[in-house]
Amino acid sequence: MTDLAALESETLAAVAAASDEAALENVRVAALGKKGSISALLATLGKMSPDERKSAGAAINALKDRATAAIGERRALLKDAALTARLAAESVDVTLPVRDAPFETGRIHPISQVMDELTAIFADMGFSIAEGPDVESDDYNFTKLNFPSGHPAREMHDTFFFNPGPNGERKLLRTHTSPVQVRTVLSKTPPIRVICPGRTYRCDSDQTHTPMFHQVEGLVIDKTAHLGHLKWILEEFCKAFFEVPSVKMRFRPSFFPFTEPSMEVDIQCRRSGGEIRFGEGDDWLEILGCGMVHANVLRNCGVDPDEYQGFAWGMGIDRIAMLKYGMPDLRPFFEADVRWLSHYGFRPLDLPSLAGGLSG
Ligand code: 2NM
Repeated sequence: MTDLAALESETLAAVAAASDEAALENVRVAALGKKGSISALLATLGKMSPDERKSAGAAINALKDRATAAIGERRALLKDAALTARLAAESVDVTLPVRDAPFETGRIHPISQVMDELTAIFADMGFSIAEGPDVESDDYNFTKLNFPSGHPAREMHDTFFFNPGPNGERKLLRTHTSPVQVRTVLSKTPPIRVICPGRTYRCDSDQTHTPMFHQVEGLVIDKTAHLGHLKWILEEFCKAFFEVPSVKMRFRPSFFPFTEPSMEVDIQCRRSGGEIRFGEGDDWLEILGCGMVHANVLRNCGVDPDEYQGFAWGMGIDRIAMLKYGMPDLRPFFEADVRWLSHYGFRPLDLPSLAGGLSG
């Protein structure tokens, strides 16, 4: 019987010492498992005389019951402690500030912002918006726009050409968005009022040029469309875009193959200490090119120049974005640096509108 008392205190001590459920399970197996110390004692009952078995059996079974009960209690305690520890470790401090949702931290790229601003302004004037493919045919990018083959203006565009296809046709990356106007005029009947914003490509790279840049071009075709309309549209656009009550504009004669006459347009500005302000001052800054659509272009696109006339203009989106938002360098536009974007970017839900303000 001293054996039993020793075994009991040893087992209960091991139970009390088990620091987690896995350790406790090892103690249980060591005592009550198939080859456990208490199970081994129970197995000796078979070889005893009935009298011996009666007293020893009661004592061993009582030991087994106490050990089982002790293990059960200890397991409940350890389970409780484990849950308490987990709740403490996984607790959430509800007094911390709420983490910003993606629409709070994300930023709209200035080019997307300016495209949305342009779209809002011209849509308000009754223009529709058209888009077209970046990969174009020579015909739509040049020939239909009155750039005859061999004409030096073609070379001036620094075109990216693809290798000729099976039929010998050489595709290119559009050098301006004018092929979208060609597609529009070919597929619609006048009157036409459309703007075409999008990516354009020229093999040119320095401090003020990137091989991919953005343009918006506008086109109006109607029976009596004239330069007075063009001037009004451009003035209204500049006032709305630069968010100033008035702006002087200067039209200088120029040359483009697709317009006759052609003009370059400067807007009034004041340059002071690296800063530039529009709608005041005595300086001029070139911002766009425009003109009356050449009769050859109208004819090439199926419009009779004796019945209809048109005007068109084009400007660089990247450039006007830099001017409006005071960005000194063009290259970070395309470097995808989130630090730059969080400084110069726009809040996603502040959509530009003429009613709510263009740039917040
Ligand atoms: C410019 C300047 C002047 C222009 C002309 C046309 C078209 F397709 F109607 F002939 N689209 N864009 C144009 C005219 C573009 O960008 C400086």
